[in-house]
Amino acid sequence: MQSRRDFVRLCTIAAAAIGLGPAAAEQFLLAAERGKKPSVLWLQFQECTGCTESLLRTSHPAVDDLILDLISLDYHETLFAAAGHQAEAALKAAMKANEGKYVCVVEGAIPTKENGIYCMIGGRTALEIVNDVAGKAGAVIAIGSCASWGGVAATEPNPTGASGVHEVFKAKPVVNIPGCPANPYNFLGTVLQYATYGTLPALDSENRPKFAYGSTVHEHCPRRAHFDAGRFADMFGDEGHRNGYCLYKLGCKGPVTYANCSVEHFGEVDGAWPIGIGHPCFGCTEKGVGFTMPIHQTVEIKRPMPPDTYAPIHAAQGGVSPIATGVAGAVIGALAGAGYVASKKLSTTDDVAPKPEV
Ligand code: FSX
Ligand code: SF4
Ligand code: F3S
Repeated sequence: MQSRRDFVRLCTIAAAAIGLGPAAAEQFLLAAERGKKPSVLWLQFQECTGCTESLLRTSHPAVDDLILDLISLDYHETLFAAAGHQAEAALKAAMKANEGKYVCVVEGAIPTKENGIYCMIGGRTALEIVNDVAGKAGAVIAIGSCASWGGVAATEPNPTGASGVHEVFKAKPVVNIPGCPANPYNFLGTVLQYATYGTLPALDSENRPKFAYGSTVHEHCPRRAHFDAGRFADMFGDEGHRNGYCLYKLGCKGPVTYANCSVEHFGEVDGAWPIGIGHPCFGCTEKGVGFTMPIHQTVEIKRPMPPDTYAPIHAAQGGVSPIATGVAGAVIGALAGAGYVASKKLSTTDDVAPKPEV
């Protein structure tokens, strides 16, 4: 059974995910208790329903109920008992009841070739539906990589012309929450901020909330110390892999992928995220990386300075302390080892570390 304590906890996690503190969590809670739940109309097009699953299938059964206590999911094809004309009528009624205020969430890409005939619901193309429903919304959120930039459906040769929402709907800004699936707390935090304060989070150049996509997976990766020290898994199942070493050589895209999954795991299970279970990040949140680059191809380290590699450390003036000497030794050690991947793209398993320039 869900308790108030669980509810407070969920609000706190959602507030923390967007960088807000306990005061915001309390506001979320008060709004929900007053019955002021944001109306959410959730559209589904070319996708796998992973984003919905990730929001609702948590390890603690109560959490899905708690989420439905925080937002009013007024239209959602997967969760609806209604079908056919009833579902169409429900969508129209929900749009009318909260016109200009509801949050339109789009999961899935929108096919654009042949006037969009590759995805039709109730006689209308996804293109028509998204322009109608998003056009009358207060805020528009593209959840998942498919809705953000095409995702898996847009993989070459992209036979249906699958596109992200912002590419086909220009009337309003679209907040992109990519990820395959998207992290549910990034979504919840964004919706609750909009519902409580009437504002959207600050966005980056790809329209992703900065609170979640402001730094790379690599910057906060728990295996980062191994990267810096030059300890890598060379093959799945080898000693390095079993020891939990860095997955860079297996094709980890963490250094070029902006996302917060290294600190905000999935399904309420600590450690439940790709790198946490021993698989390299494949760049699911990053356009041009996920579903585009070969999974095991290594990426270039674009920033040969922090935060991608070790910080340069200068000894204090007036003599070098033993601690500083130790740190400098460690830095040089790291440079001589694989920390030096900095300026080099590691290719296969038998890389030879170049001499450091010191
Ligand atoms: Fe699936 Fe969502 Fe991937 Fe796409 O996630 S988990 S294919 S991003 O739209 O349902
Ligand atoms: Fe983590 Fe990947 Fe960076 Fe290694 S390369 S530290 S596994 S994000
Ligand atoms: Fe996706 Fe990489 Fe995170 S594959 S879930 S961005 S670790």
